[in-house]
Amino acid sequence: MRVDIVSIFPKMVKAPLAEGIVARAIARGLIDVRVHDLRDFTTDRHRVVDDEPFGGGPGMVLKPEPLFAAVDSIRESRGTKGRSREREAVILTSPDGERLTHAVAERLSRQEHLIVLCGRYEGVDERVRTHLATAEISIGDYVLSGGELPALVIVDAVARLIPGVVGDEASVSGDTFASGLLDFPQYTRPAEFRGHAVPPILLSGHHREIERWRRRQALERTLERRPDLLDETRMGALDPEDAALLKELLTKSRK
Ligand code: 9D3
Repeated sequence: MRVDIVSIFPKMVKAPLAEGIVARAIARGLIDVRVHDLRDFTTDRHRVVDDEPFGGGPGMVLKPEPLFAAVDSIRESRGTKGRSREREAVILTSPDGERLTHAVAERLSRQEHLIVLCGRYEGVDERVRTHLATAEISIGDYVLSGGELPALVIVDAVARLIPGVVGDEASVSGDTFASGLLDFPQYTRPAEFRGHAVPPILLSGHHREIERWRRRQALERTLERRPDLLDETRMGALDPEDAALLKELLTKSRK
């Protein structure tokens, strides 16, 4: 997969890409991530990327020309300038966007090319949304100072879904939001720490029993902390043993 990120703070975006699983995926050639400085696509002496809003009001708005020029240039370098946008998503990071979820990350992971435009300031010229971006994505309902961290969050979530990026495939499909349940509790040595013992079942060597215990813990924890994950639609996806366990937990909690 190829990812191009366009930002006025390219250093802020580059640094985290040099570390961890994403860096390893880049080194192995599984993804190719390029970071572009939006100012490189300005044509004036002062490399201006923003301007006052028409109609007045506070703050500055990102101008359309540098963003369109950046996407044109990226497309040209890929030899896809005239081609339809079918195989390439132009994502605008925006607090008004669709919320990033596991399902959104999966959809994006099937693209062969992502262009991520980092929003900033009070906003972005509307023509970028209507005539350049193919999707707008928010990473949650809180205000950040720009789209740089969201761009990195998107790249991280998407990269992990590309085959080979995470060493152990089982850990990806077992991930909370892929399985639909929160994690079960994990322990490692020592078996007793400051008087707190590891649940004996985990030391028993009874693999089937351990499996059942973990499943029950995951269901209990999900019910307690994220009941929204167990709504009608997802309940249907539970296997009969889980459904029975859940029914039991629900009966107990109602008393
Ligand atoms: C909703 C706030 N806007 C009302 C005028 C102003 C505004 C605040 C912060 C516009 C842009 C920003 C910068 N944030 C992002 O660019 C952003 C973001 C976020 O703030 N929260 C969650 N996801 C994202 S993705 C991009």
